[in-house]
Amino acid sequence: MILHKEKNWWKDAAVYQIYPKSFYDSNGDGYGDIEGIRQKLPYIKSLGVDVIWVCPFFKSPQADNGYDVADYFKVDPIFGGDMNDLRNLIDDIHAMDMKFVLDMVANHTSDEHEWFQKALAGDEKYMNYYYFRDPVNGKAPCNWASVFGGGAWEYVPHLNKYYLHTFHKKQPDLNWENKEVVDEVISIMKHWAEYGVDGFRLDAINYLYKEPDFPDVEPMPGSEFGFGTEHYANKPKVNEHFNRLNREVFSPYNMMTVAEVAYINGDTAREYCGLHKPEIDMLYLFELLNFDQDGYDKFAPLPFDVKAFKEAIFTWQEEMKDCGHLALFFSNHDQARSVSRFGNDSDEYRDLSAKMHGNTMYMLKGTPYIYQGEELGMTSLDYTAVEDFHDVEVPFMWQEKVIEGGESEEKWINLFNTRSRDGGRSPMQWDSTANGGFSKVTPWQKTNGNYTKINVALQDKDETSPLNFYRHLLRVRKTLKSVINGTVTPFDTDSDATVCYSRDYEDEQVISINNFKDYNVQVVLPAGDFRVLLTNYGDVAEISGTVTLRPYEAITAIRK
Ligand code: TEU
Repeated sequence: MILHKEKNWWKDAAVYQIYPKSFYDSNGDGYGDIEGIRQKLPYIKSLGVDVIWVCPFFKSPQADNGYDVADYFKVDPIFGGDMNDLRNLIDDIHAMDMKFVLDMVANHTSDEHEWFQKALAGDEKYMNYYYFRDPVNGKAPCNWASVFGGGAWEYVPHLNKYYLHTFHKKQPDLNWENKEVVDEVISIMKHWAEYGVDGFRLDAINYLYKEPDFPDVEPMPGSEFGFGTEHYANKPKVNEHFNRLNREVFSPYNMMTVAEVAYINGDTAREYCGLHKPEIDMLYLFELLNFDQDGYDKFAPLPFDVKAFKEAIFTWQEEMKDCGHLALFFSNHDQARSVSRFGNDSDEYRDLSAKMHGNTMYMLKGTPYIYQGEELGMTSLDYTAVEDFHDVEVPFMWQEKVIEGGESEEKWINLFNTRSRDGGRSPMQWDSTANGGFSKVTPWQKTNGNYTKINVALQDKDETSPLNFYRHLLRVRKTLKSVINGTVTPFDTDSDATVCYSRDYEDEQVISINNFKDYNVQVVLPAGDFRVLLTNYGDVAEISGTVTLRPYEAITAIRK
């Protein structure tokens, strides 16, 4: 057993999230790969992050871009396929004094995983690894919807049974009520802990327990299916599983654990990650970014409402104030790009609003998670054809809305560009050469056409770029005990333009003030004179009293 980590080493860390398929293609096959990440480690280190979370790279048919794992012990050929590459990557990360977090997908496997293949062959032991059920009145056991569209049960004619897939039909849910399944997952986790992985990001982990009677639910309008999440999200048994995983893996190896959770409230969050709950270190809450859409329907956008955003972030800061950590994020591989969604991606304001987003989110209490390209202000997509998109959700929506529903193609291409998960998955923009320097050949997903003006090479040498602002921000953050440990007190709360808060710890007070609009607004500061630590306009040194914030202006300042 390797016990090489200090307790709670992650408390003041910042994380960089990598979507490996789109990060850097080192071997010229159009896909990003493990060796590509290794080659870019100096860049990642230069950001000032401490932890690298890499989305799944295991062997997979890629029905859900690797979140459908066919073999938990092998690197997929598209990511280089070589275990030595992974060894070298993790060794180099450690040599550079950073940590490595593995994305552990354990709510489901791929249908091409050996266990599921054996189940399909009728092996009862393995059928019991999943949820196989007899038809009820000739139909699926219940009308739960799959996250990606359609129903959550797939019929297997030769077995005359259905199996459950809360995600894609190529992602059958594992049956965590079967102790053998939990034993298998634990042995996979132990393998990677021994290998030297420093933490786990636990994918869709709040869905581990499903109510065994599979009750029907209210269908969504115009559909026979409905989201049955009240019957399978955040059930108390999830915590029992966390408890065992913690005892057998997380604690003995002193790992950082971050649970991706949705459909959650404060009470449940504290159950997972409260003061006296060592099981899970931090929560990655989908709730933080859902405020600009109708419920969980990302394709039903609502106009961006700064007050709704404040309500989401400050409610969660309050809910978790005395206990576990929150992951702080503005984008990820499941979200459209934040600068277009919550800021302004015009040439005039893009850089300012990208920096302002960092200043808003990463001075809060919690752990910053920077998603690749966010530090550059990468934008929404500019694709023109449905074939340019790759995410599993797109064909479902296209079929339902355009082909069957007769809605306009233009409307849906635009929605996919601005709202779909593909939005966060276009290749990283490294320089102004072909394909943004991501690959020497045509990439698996098109590069955004704006790579000649938004890329690492340009921003690296520009002191005023978003990239250099993020670098500075992460370094400043580390030096501020109030930002790591202090309380969070919002001010200017009635404004529908600004997000302002104060961080206080002992005698230190730091304020973060941010204008989300393209016009000037005035903000009354807390008492005292403040020295500016971060400014996205670059021309303010001190502030006090009433301040006029220019369009998308952002300042972090410390009381003198
Ligand atoms: O996401 C879980 C999850 O809840 C999302 O799928 C969410 O519902 C969806 O993005 C809304 O559009 C995780 C991963 O982050 C995601 O990439 C995977 O597809 C999913 O799990 C299945 O493994």
